[in-house]
Amino acid sequence: MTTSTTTSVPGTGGDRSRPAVGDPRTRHEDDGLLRGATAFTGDLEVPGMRYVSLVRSRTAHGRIRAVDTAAARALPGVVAVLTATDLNLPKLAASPATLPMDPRLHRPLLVGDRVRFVGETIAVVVATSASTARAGAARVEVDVEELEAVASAEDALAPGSPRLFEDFDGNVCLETLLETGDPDIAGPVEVAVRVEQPRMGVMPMEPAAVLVVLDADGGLDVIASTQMPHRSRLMISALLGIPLDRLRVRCPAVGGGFGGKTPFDADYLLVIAVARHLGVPLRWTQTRHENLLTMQGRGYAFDVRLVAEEDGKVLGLRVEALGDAGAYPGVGVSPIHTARGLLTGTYDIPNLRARIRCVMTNTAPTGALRGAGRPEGIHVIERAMDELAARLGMDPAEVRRRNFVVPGQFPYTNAGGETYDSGDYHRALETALSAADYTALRREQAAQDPAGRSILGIGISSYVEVSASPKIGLAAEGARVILGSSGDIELRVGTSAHGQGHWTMYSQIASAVLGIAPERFTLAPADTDLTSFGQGTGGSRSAQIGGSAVHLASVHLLQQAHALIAEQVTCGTDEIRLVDGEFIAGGSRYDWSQVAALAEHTGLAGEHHFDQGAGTAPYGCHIAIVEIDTGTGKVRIRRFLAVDDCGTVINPLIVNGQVHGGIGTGIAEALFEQITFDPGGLPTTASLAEYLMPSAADLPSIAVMHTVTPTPLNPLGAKGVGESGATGSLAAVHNAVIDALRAVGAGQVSIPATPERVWRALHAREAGR
Ligand code: MCN
Repeated sequence: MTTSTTTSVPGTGGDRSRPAVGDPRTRHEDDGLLRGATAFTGDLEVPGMRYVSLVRSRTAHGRIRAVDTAAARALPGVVAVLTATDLNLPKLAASPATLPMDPRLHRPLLVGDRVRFVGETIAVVVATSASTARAGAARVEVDVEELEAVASAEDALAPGSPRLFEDFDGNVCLETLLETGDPDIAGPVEVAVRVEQPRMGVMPMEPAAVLVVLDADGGLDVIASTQMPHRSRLMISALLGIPLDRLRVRCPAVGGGFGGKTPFDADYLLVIAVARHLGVPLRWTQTRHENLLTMQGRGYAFDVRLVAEEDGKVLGLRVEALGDAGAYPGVGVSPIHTARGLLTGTYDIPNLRARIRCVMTNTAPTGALRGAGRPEGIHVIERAMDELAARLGMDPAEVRRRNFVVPGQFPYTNAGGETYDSGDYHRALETALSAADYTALRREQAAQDPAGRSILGIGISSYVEVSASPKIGLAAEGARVILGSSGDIELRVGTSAHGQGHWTMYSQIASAVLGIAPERFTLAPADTDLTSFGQGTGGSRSAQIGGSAVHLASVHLLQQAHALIAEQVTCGTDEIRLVDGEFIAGGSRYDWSQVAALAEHTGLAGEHHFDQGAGTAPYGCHIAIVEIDTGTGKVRIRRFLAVDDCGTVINPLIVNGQVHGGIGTGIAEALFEQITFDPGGLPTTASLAEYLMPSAADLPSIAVMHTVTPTPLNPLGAKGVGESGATGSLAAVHNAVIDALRAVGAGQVSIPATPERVWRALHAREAGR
């Protein structure tokens, strides 16, 4: 691949009247999705395929005495029932994105002796149909001697708490300390706030799924619902000892990932190992119940102290953070460290201490969830800024204004070690305030009857995040742009879309350079046989990193086309013009199919491997305006305004959809969703009857606005947007609820601010009167 760097801005592909980049095109992807014509892993079948159902622990902590598989084996249609003693399986180390973990804490793919959470896999049932496999799994009897369980991070820290690993001292699996500047700095004002982020389900529309097909020569073709096929392939190879050249991982359509499908989960690897062991193709699709049991994120708590001057200037920040990693520390210990890098948010706070401890509990291992550290960090600082404003009797917007990192400071490295490439936080705040008519809202709030049926709250969140971070290997990507004989183009990129509209977005980027209509591009499916390298999709990286690779590969293709034509008509390449997708050289004209004909024997493809070397920092300001029914405690969002800056917007329609979806996540987290366990570690939210997701009717209409601060770090000027909505909105909604309660003299609520919690806060105020 070429490695040249160019700083050219997106072209317009000649003189076409509608530049492709910036066009709010509807998505190519949607036709198949809306007609139900698009295939997902669970739709695929191969001859001789067998179906898998997994037997899971119903006990949070215990010693397995016996597993009786006789009844399951006797069921007609059951092909095999396997337990840990039947298979010699390796343990799963933490994923590549995770901090190094003590080998004693590695996770068994199939547990044989000691279960550590409800949902842990104990046996595999293989059958001729999915329903038979499930019926077989229900017949497996597991005899477990129960052990005392620990279900919360605080309890896991307590002296004398049950230990998850006998040969490991205590339950703390990771402890880190970051100190910058003068972390003990004192000031006249000090506010303390506790910020909790309970566990949430990741809840992709399509739960986990994998189909394993064996080649005649012993190779494996793994078709999976994953965000990262190349990383998954590396993981399978390393764990199961399969040479890379015998392994192919590919994705059909993927029905959402939201961070839950970033690396391969233990169950995927188990199914692959079993397919290999039995020598038959296997398909496993997770049920919603299993998904709720095992695909979870967050579970962090932060004790925060903010030190400031009387005029609101913040001097320092001290944070003690506790993360619940679940039974086996894995991906879930990573986001809390990403959060650390964003604890100072959009503010110039030079002095920081952040101590993070992650502990193990008898609950499902946690993973990533949309934002993966960014909503967490911003939630912390934005709650603290509101508390500071309240303490000083200052408007929350004013406290923010007095502390922002300002345009002259970029690139700005914050006290958490993250660098922000560019931004204008004042502009985002003022744009949002003015769109919300903030002064009028505050006037309305001041005039309201505190004993009335409805109370008003206004929440601000000035957020920044870091997308495409090289710290987790997301800042480089390759692309290949291949000219077909008809003048159509095939794009191959190492990213892996799962709902983001990459086909449309990449087509627009390449179209802008090549002058070919976006409809004439195809995007190859994510497939390790089609791309030699790729980091997949996560960390809001695809538009900026994959998009820049596509842009530069398109430039490379264009250069080759110029060279061919120049040779043909004997002119200089600078004498060739590209107008409306046609090359004009002297009196000759060539369209792309004629260029393809000129390259008939060699073919023509542009390639580029783009390494940004750093992340970019999208930012914005979200304002939530809520009304609380004081009779029921129900929070209604009256309006939500989002000003987001993701640099150059490639497709405004998709960007707005991404922002809407992200805000949906933030609202769900602030008001509705929470995974809970009883004190013995039994899940109490393992079905959609108990786990409350908001419906469309619960979500407000959202006004999305943009400011555009192109990043200097890539040729498109684009930053990420896939996690921005989630990052800004959580704190905005939480701050709005607390603002409403504070305005009437009531205390705080933690998230999710359910009607019961809000009602209790209001009621406590009344009781105290
Ligand atoms: N885009 C744009 N201009 C920009 C940035 C982005 O037009 N400057 C558009 C592009 O069309 C791109 C989309 O927005 O396809 C998202 O781009 P980007 O921010 O680069 O994010 P990724 O494509 O890398 O997607 C990852 C991100 C993450 S980390 C999560 S989690 C998430 C999200 O995307 N999960 C999603 N959005 C999701 N959307 C859907 N439908 N399903 C998920 O699982």
